[in-house]
Amino acid sequence: MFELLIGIGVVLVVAIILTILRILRLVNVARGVEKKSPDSSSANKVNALLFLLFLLISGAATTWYSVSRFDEYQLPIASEHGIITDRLFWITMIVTGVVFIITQILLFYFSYKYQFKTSRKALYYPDNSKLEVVWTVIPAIVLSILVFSGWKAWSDITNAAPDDAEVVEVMGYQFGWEFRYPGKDNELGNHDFRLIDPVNMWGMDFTDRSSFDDFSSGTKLVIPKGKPVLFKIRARDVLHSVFIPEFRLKQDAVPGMPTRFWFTPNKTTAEMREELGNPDFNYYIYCTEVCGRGHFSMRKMVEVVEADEYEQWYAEQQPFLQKNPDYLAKVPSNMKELAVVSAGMDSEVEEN
Ligand SMILES: [Cu+2]
Repeated sequence: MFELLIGIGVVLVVAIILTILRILRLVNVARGVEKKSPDSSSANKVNALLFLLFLLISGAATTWYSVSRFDEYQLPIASEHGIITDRLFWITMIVTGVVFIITQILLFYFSYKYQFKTSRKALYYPDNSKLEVVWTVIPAIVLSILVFSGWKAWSDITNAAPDDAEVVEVMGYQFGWEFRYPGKDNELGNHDFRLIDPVNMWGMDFTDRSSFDDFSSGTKLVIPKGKPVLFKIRARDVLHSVFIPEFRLKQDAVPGMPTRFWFTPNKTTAEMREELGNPDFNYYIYCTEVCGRGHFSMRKMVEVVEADEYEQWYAEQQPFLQKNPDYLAKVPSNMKELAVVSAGMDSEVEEN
């Protein structure tokens, strides 16, 4: 109620001020003051000059900043499609940038040049079909080309990955990332949200034989250089978004709707460190969806290694079942033997 009264009060005050201004103006008109030629108004000239000054100062400042800081906003590229993505970005930037600069110069310069003068009369120029066709058709063609090449690049990386791609499951949860590898059989086992518990974070389904040798990479994601890598992306709770800037990789992680993205890293972490002259450099996977209170902490290290180094690392990893033998109880009895072999638990069973 109090707010309503304040609101009405504000409206009344504004109305009173506007009425007073209107009355003053009418008084001036009655006195004949308003008839004075606007040509003599210095405010008009000052405004026109300010337009010109704004154009020159902001133009110079933007150019200086863009040129002097250019290297700082160009993140190094570390994937093959990243080169295509960046090229598309710069082509779009140049095409739209040139148009933007030309229109801004004309806009501000014309405001100055054609400032009001009583001696000048505006030209009545209702339409020009030829001109309209030109400025409709040319942008239509240019934009179609840009949109089409963008669509092509996007479908290349989200469509089916090459058969020899390394598959990694990337799962976002509040608040972190988990990576699951398919193990020796190269096939990720099924998962079911009803099977999720504090240890089996993925909800791995141990009635599926493909899951017996699946393993988690723990604290970091390891991928090989020069080989296609397919991310099978999912979310356990809310929307997250996979983001690795150097790979130009960005894809939403949607609960209940798996997404994917494949790419080929072309620089190892070591090579990148050398290129940047920064021995502490690391790739990180980030979340770019504001997904809750701990969103800021959704960061995990990504290590790119040479292909042979990767094979070696891969072979050394312990399947989930091997690390958590309790889960063997969830495997149907007729598949237990297979599970023991697939998970490399033979030796432990023998000991028992
Ligand atoms: Cu998130």
